[in-house]
Amino acid sequence: MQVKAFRDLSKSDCMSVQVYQPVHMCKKSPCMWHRYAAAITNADAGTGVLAASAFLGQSNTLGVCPLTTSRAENLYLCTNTGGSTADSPMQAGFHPLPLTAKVHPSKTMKLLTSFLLVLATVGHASAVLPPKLQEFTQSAIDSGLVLKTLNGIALAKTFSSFSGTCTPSNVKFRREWRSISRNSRKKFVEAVKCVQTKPSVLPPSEVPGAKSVYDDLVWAHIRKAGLVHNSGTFLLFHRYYLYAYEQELAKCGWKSGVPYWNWGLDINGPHLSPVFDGSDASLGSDGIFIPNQPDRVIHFTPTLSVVIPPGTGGGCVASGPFSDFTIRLGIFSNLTGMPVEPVDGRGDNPRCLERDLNGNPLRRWSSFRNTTEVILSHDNIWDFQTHIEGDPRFMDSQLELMGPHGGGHAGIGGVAGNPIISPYDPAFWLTHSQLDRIYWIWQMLDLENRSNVAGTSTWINLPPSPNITVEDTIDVLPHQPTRKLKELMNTVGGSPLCHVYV
Ligand SMILES: [Cu+2]
Repeated sequence: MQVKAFRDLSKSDCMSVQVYQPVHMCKKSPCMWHRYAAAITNADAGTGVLAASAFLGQSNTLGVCPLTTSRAENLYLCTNTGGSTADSPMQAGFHPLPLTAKVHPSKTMKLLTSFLLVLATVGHASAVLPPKLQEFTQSAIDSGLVLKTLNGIALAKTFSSFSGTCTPSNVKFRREWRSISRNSRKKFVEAVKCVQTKPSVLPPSEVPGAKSVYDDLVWAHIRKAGLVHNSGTFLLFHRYYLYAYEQELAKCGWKSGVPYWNWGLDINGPHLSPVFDGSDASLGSDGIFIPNQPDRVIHFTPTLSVVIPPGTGGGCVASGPFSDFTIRLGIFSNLTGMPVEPVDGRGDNPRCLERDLNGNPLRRWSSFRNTTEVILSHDNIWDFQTHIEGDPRFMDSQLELMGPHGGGHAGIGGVAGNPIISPYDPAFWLTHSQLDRIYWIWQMLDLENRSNVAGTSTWINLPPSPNITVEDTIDVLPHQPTRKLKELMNTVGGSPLCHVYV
């Protein structure tokens, strides 16, 4: 079989699905074999090529082989029935393996009408165990290269999991903020503002402070706060919650996925990040700097606490989008725990959006090392969820308390640092998109064994509640109906979810 140069491949070349096996060491440097790679080019716009290939590593060393480019977006790996062999996978040490599951040509052609899918995980991939942390070098972990590779693996594996109404041609792509054009970012901000101005559908007598659809969504979080944090529903509730937001954004013109904020890129200071630079293509600036703020001490138990030094802001968002945003619901005083329904915080208390951007918690809990470790160190849902959330019942060191999720919240600080009303900060959704991305990557490494739940349905099991099952339900009322947890397990399951991360 002949193959073309990666860089010369076009849509029309990619007619079949193929799995390659490396038989020689990669010739290009720096380079180590890895088991899978995936790449994507403008698939969202319907103009490019989505290529996802699976690799079986010859050695135990896993890493990234950049081949002809360091940009994953330009990495094409697929076979064709003719053409040049220059710079081919064969030359690079990949040999085609026979297919165990063929994609029917006519079906492939259908996919080509929207964008091209080259998929190679079927069959062989399922026999490959998820990679292990020790298979990667520390520098590859710390630079984010491994997380990027894992995202590629997850993407490759996702494409054998589509079902129901979710297909490769209608799946929503959730992208990192920086990989969205400035123009599109502005459109995203417009859509958020649209959600913030659409009238609430909640009865005013019930929730007087809810004026907009955005308030409604915040309310859905407030009333569930005591049930969906440090509990068995944490990951799936927030996945569904993000979906609900995505649907409202779509009605306001944003048809793509909710962007995500890759924390690891901003550990040196989120105030320097394009997410928060205060331009009209950002989510607004840091809060106005308030000098001499005390350290924030979060007491988890009488003997376990975390101390976070003040960030670079502290006051109301100073400039850019959302500097004029009024938040309303939920002033919670004398907070001793999470509210359980029925809850307070229904009143109208107009105030500004406060932020206190802070690299300290991002460095401690949400770095590339933290997120990569949480994915690769746990093989069951209980361990994974308690570590990603830093469940205080089980974490016995400051290193583990908070977890990547808590670090992401504390990295924004202010309103986003409040576990009950955090969705009021538009950055909440980006940090939770990143959380769901990590969850999705972890699941996709072994979806069959990672489609279950563990734990109970109350915050640190207070008050005590029974263990949950996938038959239990969650809702984002009034905007999204009650769903069984099992319906939310697969992000491309189609009922209702249909998103991937690129
Ligand atoms: Cu939450």
